[in-house]
Amino acid sequence: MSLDLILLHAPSVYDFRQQTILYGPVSDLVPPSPVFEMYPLGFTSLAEYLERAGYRVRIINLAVRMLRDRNFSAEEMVARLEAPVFGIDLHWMVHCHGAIEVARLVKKYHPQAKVVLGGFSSSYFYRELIDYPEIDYVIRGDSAEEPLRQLMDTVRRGGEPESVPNLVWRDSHGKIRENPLSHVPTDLGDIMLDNYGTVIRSVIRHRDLISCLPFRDWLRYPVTAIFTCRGCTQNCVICGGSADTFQHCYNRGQAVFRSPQAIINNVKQIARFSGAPIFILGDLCQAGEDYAEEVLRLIKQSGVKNQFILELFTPAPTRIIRQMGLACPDFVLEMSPESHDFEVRKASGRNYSTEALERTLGDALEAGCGRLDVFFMLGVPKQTTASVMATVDYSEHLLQRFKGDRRLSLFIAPLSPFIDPGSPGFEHPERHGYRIRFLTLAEHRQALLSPSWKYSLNYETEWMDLHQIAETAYEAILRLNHLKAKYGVIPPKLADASEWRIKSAREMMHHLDDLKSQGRLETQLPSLKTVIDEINWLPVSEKTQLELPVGLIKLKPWRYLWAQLMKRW
Ligand code: B12
Ligand code: SF4
Repeated sequence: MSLDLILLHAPSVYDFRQQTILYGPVSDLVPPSPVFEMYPLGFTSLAEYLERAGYRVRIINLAVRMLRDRNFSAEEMVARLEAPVFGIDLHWMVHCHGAIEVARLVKKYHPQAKVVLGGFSSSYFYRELIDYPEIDYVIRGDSAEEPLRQLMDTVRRGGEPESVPNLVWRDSHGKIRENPLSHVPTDLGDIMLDNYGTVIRSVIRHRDLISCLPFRDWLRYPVTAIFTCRGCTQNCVICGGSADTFQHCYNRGQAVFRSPQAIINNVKQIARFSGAPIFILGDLCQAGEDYAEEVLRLIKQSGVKNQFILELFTPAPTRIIRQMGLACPDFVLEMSPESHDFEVRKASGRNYSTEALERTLGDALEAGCGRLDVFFMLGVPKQTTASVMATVDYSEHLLQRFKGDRRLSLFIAPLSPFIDPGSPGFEHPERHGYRIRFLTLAEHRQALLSPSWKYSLNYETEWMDLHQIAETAYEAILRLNHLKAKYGVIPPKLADASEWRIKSAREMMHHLDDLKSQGRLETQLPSLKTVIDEINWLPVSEKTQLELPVGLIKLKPWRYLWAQLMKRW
């Protein structure tokens, strides 16, 4: 079948299977592995929007294919593909190595095809990116649907893309041109109308399910996400999706929100093919309490029985939390106070009191939440090793205060591997007490190849250097693990497995440090590959804790297909 556009998602490092890298706890609290195999949700939006405009689009998650099959050759697959345009996401900075290597492969086998990069990190590093001969275009901004459609029209028609908004390109004289970053839509009504359907149809069309999987274990745990907004009302210091970053890097002055009805339409679409949890991304209260109430009312009215995961960026009124309980029985609530210490929390951009935090946690438990996830972070301003350990002590305080309630799930992880480029901390390090170790795209690419995650960290703080960050991270994770076992929040077997994993990784990190100081790291590294890989792929107990029971019939493909047939697609 002839295609117009192929969207490729690269692994963090290409080819991670040949490299020897101790990954560390860089992705313990998100569904994907340290290869960061998850593609941006925006891929599904781009695919759907372009299909509606008459283009044939296919999503291929190369990272998942490489992870699931050690013998899978990404190069051979790329060589076999045919399309006039290839899109590659460089959205998350952690893909800066893999994304460019995949662009190289595309150009090697398809020199006539155009390669376009997009996403947040592309928007930030567009000047460096367009200097790579294998990259023809970069689309900047948080909304690429319409610019990409216009670019596809230009490629099809021929001619120069002078009028395509947000586009950075090289003209026929080799001159680099920057079109204005002017496409910043405030109305999100024409996107994500049926993006899940588009993916399912693509699976059927190409008889290829694996290439569309959002992450390696999705078939076992098919959690699905719904996006609610572009932009953010908050200004977290470490975040490349903060209000300041949106303003300065993506030209978006204010966050905009999808209509409650659009969200509910997505909820119903998902419920047609999946019985697994639905994650509503973003704090519904960001758009005001009326908005949150309306979304919750519509969820209740929809009668959808899937378990919902909801987020709060700041404490919410008791009334809203009760409504969460009524609309989404057994809901999971996620909050990220970063630290127990108000001063640290405030310095990291989360300016709310500990009393307000605890009230909201109490309200959620009372409202019947199925689980309450509280995330602490390490590597934020004003935070010392002692402060991190006090956060772990505070976790015990919380468990005691809520009488050892097992629904209370506490997590701690380091900010890793990068503080986000474009975030307030990256842009004004001295103001927030950061020392940025790598500034350019090229430096970040090199950093990802470091044999130990510690050396890939792109920051240190005034209060902790990279050795302290890494040591403190392992110590804090271990202590919190003990605590969870002590209060019966996790079974002893899971706690033991976690302890084994963290201790093995810490020991290996020390060993790599020793080799480095003796100047023997490069020669000794290859002999450590097998054991480092074993450590990297030990089961992550935090991921297990974050998963929800999905039951036996989690996917309902036949029901979905039938609905599509009824619509005579
Ligand atoms: C939801 C979310 C997640 C979800 C993932 C959802 C998903 N599959 O997209 C989860 C929780 C899994 C997650 C994980 C991570 N995340 Co996150 N995430 C977010 C969040 C809160 C919202 C994203 C969103 O809703 N986007 C809306 C969707 C619909 O649009 P989109 O995916 O961005 O795509 C559009 C454009 O970006 C662009 N685009 C994207 N790709 C491409 C490709 C091409 C070719 C083109 C032309 C355009 C294009 O066009 C799309 C359509 O308009 C943002 C913060 C924020 N305020 O935005 C952080 C954010 C994107 N995440 C971030 C980070 C760092 C991570 C992690 C690396 C953290 C970690 N260490 O584990 C991982 C990476 C996981 C992986 N890839 O495997 C940073 C990225 C900063 C940076 N420059 O690197 C952000 C900005 C903030 C933050 N710190 O959380 N994340
Ligand atoms: S980390 Fe803070 S600024 Fe970034 S998306 Fe979440 S709430 Fe918004």
